[in-house]
Amino acid sequence: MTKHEIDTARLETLATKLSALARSSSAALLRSSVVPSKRRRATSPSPDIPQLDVLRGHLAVGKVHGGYDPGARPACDWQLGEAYRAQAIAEIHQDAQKDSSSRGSQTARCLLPILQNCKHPTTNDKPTTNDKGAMPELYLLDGHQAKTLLDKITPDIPIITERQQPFQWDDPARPIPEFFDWMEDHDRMVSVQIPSLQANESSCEPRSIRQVYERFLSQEKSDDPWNVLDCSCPVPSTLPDFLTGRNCQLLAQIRRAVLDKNGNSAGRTVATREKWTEWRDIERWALLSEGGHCTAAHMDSHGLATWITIQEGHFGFAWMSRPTTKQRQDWMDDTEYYNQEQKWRYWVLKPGQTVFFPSGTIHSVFRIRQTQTLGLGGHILQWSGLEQWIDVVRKQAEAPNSTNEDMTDACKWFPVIDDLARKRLKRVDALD
Ligand SMILES: O=C(O)CCC(=O)C(=O)O
Ligand SMILES: [Fe+2]
Repeated sequence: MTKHEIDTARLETLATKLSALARSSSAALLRSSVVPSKRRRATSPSPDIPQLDVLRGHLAVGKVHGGYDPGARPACDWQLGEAYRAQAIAEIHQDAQKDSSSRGSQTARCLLPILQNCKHPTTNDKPTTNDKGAMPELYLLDGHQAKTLLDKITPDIPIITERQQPFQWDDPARPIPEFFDWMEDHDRMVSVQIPSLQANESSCEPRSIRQVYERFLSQEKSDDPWNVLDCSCPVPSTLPDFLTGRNCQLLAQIRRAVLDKNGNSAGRTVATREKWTEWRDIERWALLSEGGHCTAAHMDSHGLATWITIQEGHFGFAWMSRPTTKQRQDWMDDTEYYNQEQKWRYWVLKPGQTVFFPSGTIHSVFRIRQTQTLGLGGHILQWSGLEQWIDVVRKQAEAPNSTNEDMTDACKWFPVIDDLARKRLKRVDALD
């Protein structure tokens, strides 16, 4: 038996104990906090063939207004969703026919059947009479509900919230220019995903922030839209309030433990600038994209859970809902594999809305050509999600193509988490 296997087995035992503790208080919570809303919503009319003018009208009104509000709750806007999806399908259909060896066209070919077949999710909000007994596929929650839920459990479906970001833009209608002001040093380089690059080569090329700035500010539409994925987030206080509970701080604790050279210091962390930057960029980042850029189905690497808050533009988010073990395995063996049994669902995020999705969520992002988008996001890990996390990391290490990043160092956090978990259990035992 290797050292790695011993660590894994012990960590699993610790994780099982920890989640048993969390579960004992979570069943009642789920009943009380995520009850289906009694409010009935009007049924959406059947979707029309898209007309950009119709969609424009929806986009103009489809915004979430106002600053931080823990009681704000997202509402379904399926007319906007259907118009956006139909527009995206029409555009992606064209992209799929372009130069077949480019990454953009490959992404379009993978995304097309997913978008053509994806449906509105069943939410905790739907009238119970129509879909009695149906398991929700998406939680629509206000900030209080989301925080209460995530302080105790790790859901197996995404959550949408709104108005959860403390940071506010001077001009909420157009944050992108202000985002560049916050970036300060425009000589720095970022890596930019460009759809016309060949699929068998790197998907990114380096560009200076100045080049990106000039391109975005010119607002010209491009049929080769750039996506700046690995951009550090220059603005403060972006962590959505519902993710500030203790159960959601495992990744921050791993960071502290990794950066703490003495191993037992509760004082200020001293670490090299590079190490700090690496960690800061895992926990907070920005997604800046021209309209029309799409990202094929993947899982976020290292089993991390993710949140993304939309700042500007609309952002189509599709995910495979509650895959069976076989569906997940088939997809991991071939990430371009699609069949009708996969239950793909989608939500079009408006500015001001946040999506949170747990470890291992298979997801895709689609954007229509009309507008640029800016999202601010980050990764977290939950104490209550340790068992799922171990399982996802193990599977990702076996199928490295399934994630958006290199997974060769996949198990690097196991010993640190093992130590943190043992300390936590020791403290809980001492309280009993
Ligand atoms: O913004 C995008 O296109 C992709 C976002 C995403 O899923 C990721 O960065 O992992
Ligand atoms: Fe992702």
